[in-house]
Amino acid sequence: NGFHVAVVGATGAVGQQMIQTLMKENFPIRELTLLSSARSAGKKVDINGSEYTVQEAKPESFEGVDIALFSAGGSVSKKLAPEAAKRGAVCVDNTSAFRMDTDIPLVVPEVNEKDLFEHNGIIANPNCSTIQMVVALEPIRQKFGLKKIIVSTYQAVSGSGAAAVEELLQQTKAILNEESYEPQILPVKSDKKHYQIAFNAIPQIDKFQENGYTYEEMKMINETKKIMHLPELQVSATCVRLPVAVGHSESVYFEIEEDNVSAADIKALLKDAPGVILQDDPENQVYPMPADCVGKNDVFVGRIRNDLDEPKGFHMWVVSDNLLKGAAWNSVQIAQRLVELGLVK
Ligand code: 11C
Repeated sequence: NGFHVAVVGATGAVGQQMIQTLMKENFPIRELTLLSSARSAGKKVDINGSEYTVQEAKPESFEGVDIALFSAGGSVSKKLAPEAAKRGAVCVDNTSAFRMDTDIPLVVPEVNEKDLFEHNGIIANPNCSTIQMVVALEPIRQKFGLKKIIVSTYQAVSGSGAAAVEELLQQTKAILNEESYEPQILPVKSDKKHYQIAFNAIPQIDKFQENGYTYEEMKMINETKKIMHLPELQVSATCVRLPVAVGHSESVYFEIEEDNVSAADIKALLKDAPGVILQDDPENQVYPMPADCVGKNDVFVGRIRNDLDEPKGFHMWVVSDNLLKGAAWNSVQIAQRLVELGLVK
């Protein structure tokens, strides 16, 4: 017994974490199929000492597959997730291909698990920076209401893939050795210009849209409203890339609906919130940092304080492993919940 699980994009930064997470969580797997785009097909992947050969993903690859986790880029998902769903698989898609489609649930289990019941074979996994923010904000929305969010992010290069991490490492070494290194990947590989990331901060993640926001910023804005079922929520974002390998950080300003709520009330709420670890003790310099979050599934929250002018306004600092809760763990968690809720055929 168990399920036939396929991982599409098995050689990528997120795909590798998906495999690790399936193993770590003892996901009930009867058969595991590793798939990729044609470019990576034929590569070998080691799982607990056994060698698997990655095959090129084709429509027929999904015959007999129960659950397919996709993280091989939007165009692969667009083409193959409907093919997999047609063949009876439930797809959890980590790309932005279907996130804003009205008939596709966009799910963070701690926030809107009930949306899983609406699935038609494809469930979208949100963007990493959105996921960690809504996990921290949902308990606040439930208890005190939520009116407005202004978020600034400090994002790790692994969000841009394994090659971007390599670029950070090689560039840092080159600069320390006083050698030249031509940036080729960040901020966006397919954009016109590339900038140094080592010892720098780049206020561009993904391409600019016509409204002056980047696509990453618009994802945070639109996905948050959809996941929280709050179309009227005021959300604004500024997304920045830092020379950190893994772990996104966010400075989140939010305004609630209720009066007379203190920072202590918010802390008490988040202390017991699902998926959240509160690390908030300024006296002892306790606050979350990406280096401490790597390899962990949780969302870490600290620096919770009242705004000095707006009585209903608060600030907090939210950190999580972008490859885990931001991607692989959220996808596997969705798959776990689908199984537990009897939503896999
Ligand atoms: C980044 N958040 O850090 C992006 C990566 O829509 O799933 C994830 C892109 C996505 O660059």
